[in-house]
Amino acid sequence: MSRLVVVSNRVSLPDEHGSPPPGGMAIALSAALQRRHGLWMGWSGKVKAGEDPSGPISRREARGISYALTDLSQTDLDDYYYGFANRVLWPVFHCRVDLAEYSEARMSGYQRVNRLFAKLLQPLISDDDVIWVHDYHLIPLAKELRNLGCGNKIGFFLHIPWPAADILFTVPHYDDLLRGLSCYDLVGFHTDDDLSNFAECLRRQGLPDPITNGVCQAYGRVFRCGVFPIGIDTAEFERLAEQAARSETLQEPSQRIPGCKVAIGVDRLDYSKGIEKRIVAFDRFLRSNDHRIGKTQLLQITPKSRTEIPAYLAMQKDVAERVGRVDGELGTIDWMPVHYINRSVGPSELAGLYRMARVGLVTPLRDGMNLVAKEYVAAQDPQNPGVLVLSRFAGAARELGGAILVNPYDPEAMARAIEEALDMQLDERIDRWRAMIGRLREYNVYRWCDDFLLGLDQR
Ligand code: GDG
Repeated sequence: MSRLVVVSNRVSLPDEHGSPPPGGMAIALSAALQRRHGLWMGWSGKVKAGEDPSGPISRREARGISYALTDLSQTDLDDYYYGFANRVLWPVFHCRVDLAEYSEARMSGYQRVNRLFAKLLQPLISDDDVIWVHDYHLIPLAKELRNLGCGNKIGFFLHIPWPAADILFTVPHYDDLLRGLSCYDLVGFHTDDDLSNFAECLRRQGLPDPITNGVCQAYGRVFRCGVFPIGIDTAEFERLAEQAARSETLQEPSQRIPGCKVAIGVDRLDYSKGIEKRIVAFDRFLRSNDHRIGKTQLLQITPKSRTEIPAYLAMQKDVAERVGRVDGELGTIDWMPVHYINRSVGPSELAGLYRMARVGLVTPLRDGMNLVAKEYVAAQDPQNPGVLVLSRFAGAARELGGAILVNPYDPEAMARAIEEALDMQLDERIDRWRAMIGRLREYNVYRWCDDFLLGLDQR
């Protein structure tokens, strides 16, 4: 089996005992890398002091995996990561064209850092290595590697949605992104919709029938495209949640207010996740259901993210204000409608909270997949499962047919869905849960990883 080389913006380094950090994808990739004596390359997370340039590579070994990390200069980080990746590609690919802040400097910084990654990686790879590149930060990497003479098999997986043609075309030089993808051997998306959007973008560029039976011909290259919906480590989540359910501390939230049912939301603080509209919907739900006042609570866990970007800071303020308003207007001495935690909680605690919550509220405005939806289902008590209320605009909606699907732009419909979930009888809750857990057990994150690599090996 060829050696596997994974490249991603950030590298999930093992802890001091050599165990991979929590998170299904890091564990699955680490397992594949261990089996194939692999190499994982990316940004170290450190920024160079003063005017020092990015690089060089520093190496580490742990549990049969080799890690190659580079520091980035402040300018590179600003242009590439905070700039083009997260102020242009992230908003546009999530249909927030209004938030995109394109500049030539950001675009060229993005290309510069991809070129740097290629230059640093090239001496580390052997002819028969298989390279797997992750996510929107690194779309041009294969092109840069090919320019350096790299003939290896290179795969790319996009963790976020691929947008419709008219949305993509708002990015100046969008054609470079399409050309960049054509330099891979396999390009993977979460859903059919992403793949057909990609095909439509190529068609609109004048390529007739660009993808046939998963084979794409574009820009003088032939490569494969496919759908690989990412999963979670389902067995591990089930185990964690079951263990947490037996721990006394985690039973507390439901016992604090006797009879109070919890709806849970767990999202990085990001405008794609629909947190503000969810709070509005929960407020409507309470105001139109008097008997639920004091008896239902939204537990919203929202770790901060990308705080260097103004849109994220503004959103942090906005969410806090909305929560304050609802709590101020409806809360009582013993009960607050929204319990908001603006930081991360530990994995066991999270699994226990999912299990304790009667409703999982996962209502992104747009999401590549959304792992929280899958984790919520995996964490449920098979004898008394909660109900998932899921945005139809999350990739996960394609697989989780047992959820109540909602339009996250429609607060009244979301309020009705919360009510329906809370009223749902046990038989129906079990039926819906069973319709989802089977799929999650079968198509877990290990299967996702193996399927993608099989596709790439076969290319
Ligand atoms: C991108 C795509 C795609 C969150 N808060 C806590 C915590 N989390 C964990 C969740 C989950 C992960 O973070 C978030 O994953 P999502 O999939 O929901 O969203 P993104 O971060 O936007 O991920 C997405 C994904 O890539 C994979 O391809 O599904 O569409 O946007 O695992 O559990 N974990 C802990 N404490 C927290 O407070 N321990």
